[in-house]
Amino acid sequence: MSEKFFLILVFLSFSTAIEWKFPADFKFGVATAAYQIEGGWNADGKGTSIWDTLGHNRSILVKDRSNGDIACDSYHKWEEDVQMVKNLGVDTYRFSVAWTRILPEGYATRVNQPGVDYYNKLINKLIENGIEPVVTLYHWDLPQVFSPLGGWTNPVVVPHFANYARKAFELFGDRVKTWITINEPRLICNEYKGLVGDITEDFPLGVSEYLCAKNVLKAHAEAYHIYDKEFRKTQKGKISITLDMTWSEPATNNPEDVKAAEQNRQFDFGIYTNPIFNYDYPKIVIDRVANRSQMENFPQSRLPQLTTAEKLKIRGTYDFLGINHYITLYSKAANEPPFSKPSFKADAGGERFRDENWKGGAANWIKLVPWGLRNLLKWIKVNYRNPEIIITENGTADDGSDFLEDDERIEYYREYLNATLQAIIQDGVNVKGYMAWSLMDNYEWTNGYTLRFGLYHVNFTDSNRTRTPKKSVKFFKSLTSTKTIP
Ligand code: GBH
Repeated sequence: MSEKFFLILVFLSFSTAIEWKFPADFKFGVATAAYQIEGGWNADGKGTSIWDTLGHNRSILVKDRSNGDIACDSYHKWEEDVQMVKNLGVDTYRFSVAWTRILPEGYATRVNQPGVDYYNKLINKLIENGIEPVVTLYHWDLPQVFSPLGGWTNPVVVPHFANYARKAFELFGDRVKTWITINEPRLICNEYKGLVGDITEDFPLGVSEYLCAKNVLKAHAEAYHIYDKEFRKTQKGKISITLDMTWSEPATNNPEDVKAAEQNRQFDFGIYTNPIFNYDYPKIVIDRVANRSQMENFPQSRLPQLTTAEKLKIRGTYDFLGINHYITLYSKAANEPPFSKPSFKADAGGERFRDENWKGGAANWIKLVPWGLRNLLKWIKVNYRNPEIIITENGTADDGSDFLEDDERIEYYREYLNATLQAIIQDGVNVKGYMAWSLMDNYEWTNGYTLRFGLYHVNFTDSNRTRTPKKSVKFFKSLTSTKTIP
């Protein structure tokens, strides 16, 4: 028997033996965020966040002019939420702590006990029901006090975030064993410009995004080191960051397009992953911003460099990588954008687009491209030495019209779970968990209540905020009980 033939036989017998099943230690979960579900925006001494302010004073920026004052009213309905999580049979529940609920002034000068009680009750009830809490410290609800200072573009936020993180570890770390410092820095810095809603005509675009990124990285690293030095030994948990990771696929095999796609990845998330998983900003980011700055007559790069001490402090601040994945975009090489106005987008370059044939849902930015997730996972494995990965968000939206028959959501989950399984089994990527966004319909930021990401439907016109399981709940229960994709 030839060697080749023998190998094929071995492969065939293995491949039939391999079960298309998630590993026994793989954890399923569902995710939410404080401002999107809690309501109780000023209940029991909670302080004001930038999203409270946006919802009250600048709701013109929100599609349906709504706000999160009540949202899903989870501040009062948390026990029902826990039962819904339990009903799904998941291992984990990812939620976020509202900074101003426990530190109303934003500073660690005064703890608001009722806010602490709320999270204690929630955490204890989850554990009582065999559900592991996964806690995000910062899911965009910056204390309002920092907004006039420029929010995340001002380094003053860094020590205050660190103080808040320390408080959270002190208060909840005896029971919370998985921490996420900051959710989606790219959204914070590029879409919301570090502060939400206060953006005027002369806002320093092309400069502010980089200031913000640097401060977010430093804040994350501070929190990581505080956990490492002061809590890890006794609390024995894990801590990292969650990034939104769009997959950029080259439009063609042309080397110029391949380069454009890689450049887009480095500007989208490499700006965060490279300092954390390797060292310093990606070279392509450093070089391009320096060159374009020079062409624009700046005496120095618009990208503030990291000092050696900062680089060393940021490097290695991960115990896993949290990824929120929703979309794939094609990248194509394009002419160098004009040097008329400093711009992050121009720095990133390339032309990005979606394939018109991709199947879409109610959110026009989300299409069904499961192979993008698989490519992304492989890319992370190759570039960052196969780190542990937790998919902390993945999902799609409906517009509520056919609300309980959410077959499209089931298809989306089925396909993306299958891509995850391919990455684990066929590509050897170290994915340890998958969390669906979201447990229930909620306040979808500037899309208000017009997009629904929930496994459970929420009736926002009913003062009870009645929750009803959609068809996808059944799908998810079967997934968690069999560890196979239904
Ligand atoms: C995640 O961010 C967030 O972590 C989560 O809070 C959010 O609910 C979830 O995804 C779903 O969006 O309508 O064309 O103007 C993703 C950030 C913010 C990306 C809104 C798309 C709207 C694009 N998303 N943005 S558009």
